[in-house]
Amino acid sequence: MQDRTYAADVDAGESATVAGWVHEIRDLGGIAFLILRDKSGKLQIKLEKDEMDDELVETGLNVHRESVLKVAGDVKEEPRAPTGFELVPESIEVVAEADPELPLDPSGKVDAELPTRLDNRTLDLRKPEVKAIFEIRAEVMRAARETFRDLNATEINTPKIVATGTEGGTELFPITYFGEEAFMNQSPQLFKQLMAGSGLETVFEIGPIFRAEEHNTPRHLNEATSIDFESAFADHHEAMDAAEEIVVSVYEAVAENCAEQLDLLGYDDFDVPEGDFPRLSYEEAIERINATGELDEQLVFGDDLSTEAERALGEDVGTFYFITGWPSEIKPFYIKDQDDDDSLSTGFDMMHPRMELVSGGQREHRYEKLVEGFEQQGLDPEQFEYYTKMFKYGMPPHAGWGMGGERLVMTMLGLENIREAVLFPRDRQRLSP
Ligand code: ATP
Ligand code: AMO
Repeated sequence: MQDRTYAADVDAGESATVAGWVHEIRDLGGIAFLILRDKSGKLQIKLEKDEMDDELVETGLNVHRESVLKVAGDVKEEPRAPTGFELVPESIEVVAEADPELPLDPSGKVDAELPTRLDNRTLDLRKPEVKAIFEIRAEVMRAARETFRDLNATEINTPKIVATGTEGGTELFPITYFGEEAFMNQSPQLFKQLMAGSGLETVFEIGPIFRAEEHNTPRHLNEATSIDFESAFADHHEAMDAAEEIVVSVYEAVAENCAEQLDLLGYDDFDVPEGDFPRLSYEEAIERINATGELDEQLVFGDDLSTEAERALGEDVGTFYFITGWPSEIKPFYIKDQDDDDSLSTGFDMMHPRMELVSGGQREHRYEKLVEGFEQQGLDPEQFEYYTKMFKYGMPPHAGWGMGGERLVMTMLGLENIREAVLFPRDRQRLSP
């Protein structure tokens, strides 16, 4: 709309055409107000029954909330109006009517349960505080891309329909691909490694991952957004530095560019992490967890960390931190063992005090060792020949990681449920919208 002014940009003494949704109708008798809402904010439209054209007043008073109007008129300063300005209309066009019965109330006066909100995301995202989450999410992705550029990484896109799984066989979604068995990809892992060995050397991808997770939890999705990084000639220490840089830079960008959104979400104070996240070895981590006394059973070497264990350690550490040197046997075949101790891997996780955000490591780049690893994990190396064969033609050492995009936003904003950070979440009960 060419001649449109946003509600937040109107100025007293000027004429303006605004367009948006009827947020509220306040009929006080001789005078009535329509509060119009658009992307930028709200604007009061004044209807004076005795002073204005009857048809104009009637058009304004007959609309239902959430109808779309285009209103042209003069802007006046009005201290009693919510934004300090009001528009005195010369014309009101009803662009799209809304039913009087709404499935949820975008003015926020009536609370709606999450399923109702997810079923009606269009209306839900008319609430400024819900819209704010997705504006912040967009800023997170924008800032991540910018930092990846600083890291000299090239953005790639890899296939989501694949012939084999990589992150453990139980969590695959099978599909039929022209009569052949295929799967939705669980992660760009193998493809990003193939690109670390290509002329691109350092790559990143922000894209969907698909996991047939068993559990319906507040922090798992069946379709999630993974922020993936992979770099040739890097080791796991450098990969951790890069993950830390991304996290710090996206927090900085949100603090700098999303003040309004943070305010809407009730943040008086938004802490940007300083970096230098503590790097605990796996062994230190389990000792600290055991020392909290929070678990019924003591952890021993080789145990994975349960949700309770992660929570106990998160509370104990209180900041972002890494767990390094995981036992080789609980890390995937593509993670390289430590040079001086093959019971320990170069695999690491980056943790937010509430949950795991990132997994990564240095990769096994030696062909024979890699093929051995497949066999040890019960995978058929022949099925992965498209991948393993490239390790015969000059595959440099490389390292990388995957970061859960929704978990990053969820933990940043203190959201209780990961579904709050996705427009149209996929979970065990939800396949549409
Ligand atoms: P009536 O007497 O039939 O209610 P009126 O035209 O006399 O109509 P006012 O007495 O001017 O109405 O205002 C009614 C209410 O609306 C008052 O509480 C007043 O503070 C408020 N009000 C009036 N003008 C504005 C405005 N431009 N913005 C916000 N509130 C206003
Ligand atoms: P991993 O399986 O640990 O590692 O996944 C990396 C990160 O992705 C996020 N994540 C999820 N978020 C929401 N719902 C899910 N179901 C889900 N699954 C994973 C988490 C997790 O830390 N290829 C390796 C990464 C690598 O080594 O580069 C991988 O996929 O935040």
